[in-house]
Amino acid sequence: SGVGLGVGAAGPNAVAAAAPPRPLGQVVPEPSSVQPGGAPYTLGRHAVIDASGPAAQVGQYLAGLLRPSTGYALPLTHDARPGAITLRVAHMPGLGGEGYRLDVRDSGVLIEADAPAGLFHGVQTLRQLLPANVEARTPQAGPWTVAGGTITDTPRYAYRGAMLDVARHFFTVAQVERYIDELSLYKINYLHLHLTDDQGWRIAVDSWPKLATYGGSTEVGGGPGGYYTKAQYEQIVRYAASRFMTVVPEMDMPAHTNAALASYADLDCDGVAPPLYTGTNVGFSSLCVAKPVTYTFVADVLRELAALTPGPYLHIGGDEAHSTSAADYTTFTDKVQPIVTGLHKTVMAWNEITDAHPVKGAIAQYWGTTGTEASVIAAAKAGTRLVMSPANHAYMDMKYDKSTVLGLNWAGYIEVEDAYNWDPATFVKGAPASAVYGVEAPLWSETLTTSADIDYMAFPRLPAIAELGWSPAATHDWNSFSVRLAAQGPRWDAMGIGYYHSAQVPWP
Ligand code: TNX
Repeated sequence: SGVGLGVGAAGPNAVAAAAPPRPLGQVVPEPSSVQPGGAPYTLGRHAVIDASGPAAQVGQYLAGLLRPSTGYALPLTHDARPGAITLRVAHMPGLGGEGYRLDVRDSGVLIEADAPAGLFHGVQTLRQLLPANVEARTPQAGPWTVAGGTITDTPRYAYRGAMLDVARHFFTVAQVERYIDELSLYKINYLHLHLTDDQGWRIAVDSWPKLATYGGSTEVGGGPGGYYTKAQYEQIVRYAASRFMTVVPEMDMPAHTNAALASYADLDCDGVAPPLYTGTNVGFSSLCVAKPVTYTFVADVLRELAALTPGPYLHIGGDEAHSTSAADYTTFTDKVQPIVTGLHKTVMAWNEITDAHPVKGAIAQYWGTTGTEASVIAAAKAGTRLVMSPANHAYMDMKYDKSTVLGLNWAGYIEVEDAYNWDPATFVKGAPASAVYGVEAPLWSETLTTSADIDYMAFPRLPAIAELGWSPAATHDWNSFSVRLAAQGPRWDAMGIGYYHSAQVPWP
């Protein structure tokens, strides 16, 4: 230790006389505890990654991140050597299943966690503390220096989600995996896939094959659409799991079901299949609540979805059922929720479920804008958990301002500060803070067709929602956030993420 700037330049951890490393804690989401101090660490050409046993997988992931830009071999080892990055699963009281401790000294970096998920989050923090060009996929000039000190970090909420609407426009496995990688940088741990809607059915169902082959054959605007085979969907689930992210599949019903109704005439009350739909209206379709075949269909699809889902949640939609009477809506949700629990899964649904009878343990995803809906407040008081996605703050498909070409504006414009300045714990007035299970940033795709479109709408707002989900409420501060966010810009440039250059953010 004691190697200062420009001193002892011959050692493997010598610090070149370059710009000082970014301050410890200049990370999004803000860590819960940051204690800067001590000499910085510099990743050297001969460094190793000491990660074995339960830490090996995250070690490989870290090596994969660092090798292309550093050009270093970074072999995985089973022993700590001077200058190593060590990842270790150890009993860490108080850190929970996702927390970690990151210790940076000139002699090495140590990340410790109770579980591999914590190591993974710690690696994301370390990654952000390295210079932005570490993200490049070709060799770059270092030095790869990280400020000294200790970060101890645990999430505020257990559920930190992002939703991608693959129904309005279809996105390929590769496009979804790209988004998963982007989300993991911000410690998002749930990926909600909106798999079905009026414009398309995006998952193969063996018992009802036309859902995908016919119902998935178009999209908004009349393009070719598409669907995931079960093998492709399992690949997404596995890829997400490799980033410690759990997939939440959504089958939206009883409304938003034109693609299903078009595929099977039997599902329609009048027995007549409507044409496929490629517009962007909502609220015109409904499953036939009175027909027994409706519940055979729902049970078949949910059974096949559950079999593809290692995670605990099945999302049953339930939003905007404007063509279903209130009585039918309640009848329907009373019948469908037990199908989910019978599959040993937990019900998730949009907050309209609170107008009916959410089953014990259900999670309502709040997408209102006022936080005053009496049914949501009453349900939260009665034990229904809330995932917070208020449309006027958390909807990544809203335009930033009136000049934004992509997106919608029914919930208003959402600048970066609007995405950040709200509190998940208090947004629904009168709901107990303990009812709030987490946050989610939905990205609806009526106007989005490419990964570039996804990137532009999600960045830089997604990191704002991610910070609300991870960082302690006490750290909430726009000035601090905007500075830490600004430092992400060069990283996104290096990653090929085209983002909205908001005038609110002091980009370097
Ligand atoms: C409302 S939010 C919807 C979606 C649309 C979205 C567009 C929700 C539960 N339903 O069907 O895609 O607005 O912002």
